[in-house]
Amino acid sequence: TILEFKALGCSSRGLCHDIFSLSLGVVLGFSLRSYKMSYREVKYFSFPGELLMRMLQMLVLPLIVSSLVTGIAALDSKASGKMGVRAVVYYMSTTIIAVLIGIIIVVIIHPGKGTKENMHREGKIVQVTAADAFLDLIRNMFPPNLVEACFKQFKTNYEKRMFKVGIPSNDTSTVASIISNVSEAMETLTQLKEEVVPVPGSVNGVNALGLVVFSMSFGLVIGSMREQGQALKDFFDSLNEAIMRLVALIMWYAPLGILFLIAGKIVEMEDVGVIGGQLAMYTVTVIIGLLIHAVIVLPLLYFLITRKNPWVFIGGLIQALVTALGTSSSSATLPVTFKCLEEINGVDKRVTRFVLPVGATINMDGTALYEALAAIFIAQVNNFDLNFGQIITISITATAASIGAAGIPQAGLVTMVIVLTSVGLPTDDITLIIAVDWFLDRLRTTTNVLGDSIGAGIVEHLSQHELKNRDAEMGNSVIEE
Ligand code: DAS
Repeated sequence: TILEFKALGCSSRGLCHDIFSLSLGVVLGFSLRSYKMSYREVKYFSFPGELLMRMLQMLVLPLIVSSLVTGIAALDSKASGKMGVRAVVYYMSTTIIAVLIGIIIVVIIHPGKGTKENMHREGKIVQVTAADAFLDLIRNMFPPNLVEACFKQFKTNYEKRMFKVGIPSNDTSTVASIISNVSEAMETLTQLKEEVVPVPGSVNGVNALGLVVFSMSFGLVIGSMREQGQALKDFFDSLNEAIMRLVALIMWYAPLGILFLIAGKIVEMEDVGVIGGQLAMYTVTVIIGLLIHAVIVLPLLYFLITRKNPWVFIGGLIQALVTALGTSSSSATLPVTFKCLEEINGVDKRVTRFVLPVGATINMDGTALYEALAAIFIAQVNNFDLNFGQIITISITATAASIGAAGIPQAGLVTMVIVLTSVGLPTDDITLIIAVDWFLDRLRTTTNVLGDSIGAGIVEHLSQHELKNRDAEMGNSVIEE
């Protein structure tokens, strides 16, 4: 295995650079916490990390379009049909397994003690109905104007939004304190207003779900156009190649970016001390659930299907997993996931280009596990006994909500509104878990990226036959020419 690790090259760049920058970021962050930085200093300190996020996000949309169009056009409709079915079966089954793990683990550990009074509230959630969210999900699959959806900040269809309102100081003894509470809350509101709330399927304010649906249909069509579609195929092929070369350049900067992303977040996070017993137990429960899925279920599934060593495969993904941990965005990590799978793990490009953009948008095992677990935790702190039917409802809506969640930071928190509303739980109680969400989001994003990558490895293994046939056909056509 050591030789395999060496062969994969992950011992050269991925393991040392990214693990080193991650650990240095943690050390730097905690050592700087003692020197209380001002809001502005934190902003400047986090800038190198924000730069990496923006560079990766800049590539996500052209990467989704170019890889999906070339990936699907490179296959005949029969092969892409079969590969698509395998990918969807994998996505659904791993997401359902993740939801079940989340439900079982939160019921066994039971972190909610039925008293939410002593829990620290942070922020305020405005009611959004499950119907709104579901309709949005469907609506977002067909953006009215693709160009507009691509370049205009994608406006949510919700009338209301989820936002974190700074907690006024509660002291209402004097008129002055009331005025300062209100002005503080208004200031926070305006600060957050211009942020695009992650609506189902959107990535950096753009409707990725709509782009995925468009790119898949476009790829299928030009794939069926044969010679007539050749010019477009070549165009998107070279566009994809150009994007991947840009990713290679960005990867040289990534270790520095990861370092400041992690350190900046640690410097600005709330005092860990305020996290009460229930919230700490909840955090441990989520971590255990995600570990079971990421360290046991997914590697076991990979081994059972491909009979290959899953740890060698996962070793090649280190750079993508560290990037997911640093950015807490599976879409921003997508360019790195492509590189790790294609160049280190050697997965066929016709598979990665097809399954990765779809997976990064709709396959989120970590998020599904988290939303089911968090919904039941909120029921526990409300002394709300869920019956079997409600547990089933939570499983279904957590799966749907994870499909709708965008691959951007804290998207899973927004779509959790669907899960809570579906069983009549107070959505306002999401504010009980916001304090630890920035950390848990990183872990569930890493699980999401791992799930997408293992999926690519499994779909490639199951599609050997079609890929070989395609090679033979292409080979014959070259000989004929
Ligand atoms: N941060 C999301 C992602 O990028 C996951 C989530 O919010 O649940 O996958």
